[in-house]
Amino acid sequence: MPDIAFGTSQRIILHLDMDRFYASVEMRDRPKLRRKPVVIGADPNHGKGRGVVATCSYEARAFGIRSAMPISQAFVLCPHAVFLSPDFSRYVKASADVMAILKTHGFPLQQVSIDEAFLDVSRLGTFPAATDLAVRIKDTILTRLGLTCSIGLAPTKVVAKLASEVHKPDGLIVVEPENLFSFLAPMPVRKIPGIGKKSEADLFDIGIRTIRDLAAFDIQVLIARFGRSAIALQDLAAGIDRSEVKEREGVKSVSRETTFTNDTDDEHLIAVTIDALAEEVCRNLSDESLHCRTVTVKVRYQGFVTKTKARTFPHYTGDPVTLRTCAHSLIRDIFDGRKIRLLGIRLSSFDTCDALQMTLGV
Ligand code: DCP
Ligand code: MG
Repeated sequence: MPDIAFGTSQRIILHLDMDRFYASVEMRDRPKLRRKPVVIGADPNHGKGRGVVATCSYEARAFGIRSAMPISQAFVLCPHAVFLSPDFSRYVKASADVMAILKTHGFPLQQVSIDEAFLDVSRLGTFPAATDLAVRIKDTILTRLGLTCSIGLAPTKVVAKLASEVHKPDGLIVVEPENLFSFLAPMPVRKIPGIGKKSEADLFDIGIRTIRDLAAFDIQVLIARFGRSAIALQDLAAGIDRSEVKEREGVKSVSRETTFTNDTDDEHLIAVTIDALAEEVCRNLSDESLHCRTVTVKVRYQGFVTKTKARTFPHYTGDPVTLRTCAHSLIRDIFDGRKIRLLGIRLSSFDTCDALQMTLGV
């Protein structure tokens, strides 16, 4: 084992991520779909559809289908799959049910997306006690909600999240402090949050492929090449991560976007689409009893150039007419006559943090 300072914290962090979340809700509610390739996302329109896959069942993943893949490609990979449009309100309800179960245990909870959350269970004192709790949580979610999840337990948030991913579905992976580095070391550097495609390629250039390589690399060389942010990355590679479970951090925005079947510069179609998107985000806002202050409109032109424009009101509002009018005014400001591929609306700056980030691109 290399000579590296480990994170020596006594914390015990639990990360839970629901398995194939939207697809699981659909398969739970419609038993006929079980064991079938099920794809949730945009309408495939016999292979000519636009937009993307939100998620799919593991049976569909066996055909190579993945989240965020163009729906047309998913159709080519498995034309006989069951393609469903998302029914967002049911997923929000299931998400709230899961979070309610997690809250009953009284530990600090940070919901980070519609289907994942961290709990700081350090108070339990030992990993075996935390493992018992994780088993109970999985069991309660399965028996009460008919859904499976995967849980990672570790001394840090980053490692707990990585642990919840390794044994999906229905997984439970425990990484105790003494196993922290052996767990991380063989993983590709890309697994470290903050290392995307570009940084991964830059690290490859200097021979760094695994987390072990990064942890052992001369920090001065890394700083010279990547700047001081290299220090934080090398810390993460060594298992050092002091980030805390922050309660009430889940809600960032409610958003909805849509890809046009054919790129368009038709102002009437654009206006009608804004109306439809505004109606949906406003409905989500009201379902969650939220009020917001900021409206953002997003436009992606042909060629994937994306522009956004936001406006923040002095007061919170949930009024659909105000929000829709604002969205129309923003689109008028940024529409430059070029053909549009995608339009989106996001509402943010909420007066309560009691919901979750809700983004749906189909
Ligand atoms: N989602 C989406 N678009 C994406 C990724 C995800 O709309 N590009 C939605 C659908 C997912 C949900 O968010 O069901 C949760 O995302 P996850 O990344 O946790 O994916 P799943 O829960 O579907 O699958 P897994 O079992 O791999 O966690
Ligand atoms: Mg998930």
